[in-house]
Amino acid sequence: MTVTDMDGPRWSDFEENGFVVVRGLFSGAEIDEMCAEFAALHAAGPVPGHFEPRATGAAGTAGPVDPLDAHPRVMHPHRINELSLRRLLDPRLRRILETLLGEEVLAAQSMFYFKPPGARGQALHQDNFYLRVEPGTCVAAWIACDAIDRENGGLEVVPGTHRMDLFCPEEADAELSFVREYVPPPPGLAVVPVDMAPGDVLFFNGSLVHGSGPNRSADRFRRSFIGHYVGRSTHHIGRHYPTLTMGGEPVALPESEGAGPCGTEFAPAAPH
Ligand SMILES: O=C(O)CCC(=O)C(=O)O
Repeated sequence: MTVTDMDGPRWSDFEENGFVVVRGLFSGAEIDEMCAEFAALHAAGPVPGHFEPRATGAAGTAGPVDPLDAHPRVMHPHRINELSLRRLLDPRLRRILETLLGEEVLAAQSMFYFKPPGARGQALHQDNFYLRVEPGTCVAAWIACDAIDRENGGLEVVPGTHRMDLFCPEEADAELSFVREYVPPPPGLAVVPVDMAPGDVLFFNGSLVHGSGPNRSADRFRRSFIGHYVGRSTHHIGRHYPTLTMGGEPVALPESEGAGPCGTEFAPAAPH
């Protein structure tokens, strides 16, 4: 299994293990531009339905501070931000995705995670539990925007699960995960850490169990821009995921049953 592939990506890893890392696909300047764009979006304040920070200690209370109150993830930024749309539809991602899927791809969603110091992670899960792509599954392109390691809550994956059906999730530990669903690693399968540098991209199968722990660093954000894609042969997808061609044209696909937004968040802590 190649997690640190000095000789370039081994595309066969995607088939064998459910993921492959492409090092340095985006330049430092491109990642800096992306981070500056999301810092500006954050500074400009809420965008209903996309970016909804919460006032910490609302109503004059002094509850525990959740770093995700001020820095929640941004949902579908490509619908409100030109640079995010360009990144989602980037021709370099398209070439790789089409190599991995063996067909034309459609873009289904984007997200940006700030994951500030102290933030909880997202418990192990499968993306296709939410997107409900039929037939087959979706694929993620997870772009590292910071140095990403175990300390700041880097992603981990469970190779082998990409060949399995969707699991019925258990309830996650709300101290560790901001999302409710948790899929325990199946017996005998290992959880593999994926450390990354800014500009590296992790491509992974939508059935692959993956997730992340809390950001335990004192002062390091763990930012990432994430795109989800499906093959052109997809018949159905969840209603939260209107698809676009990689040229940006909308494609109306029939809705599948059972889909939801990407991870059901725990309700904010009640004020004390
Ligand atoms: O970035 C994370 O911590 C989780 C992201 C994730 O699960 C996803 O992209 O599907």
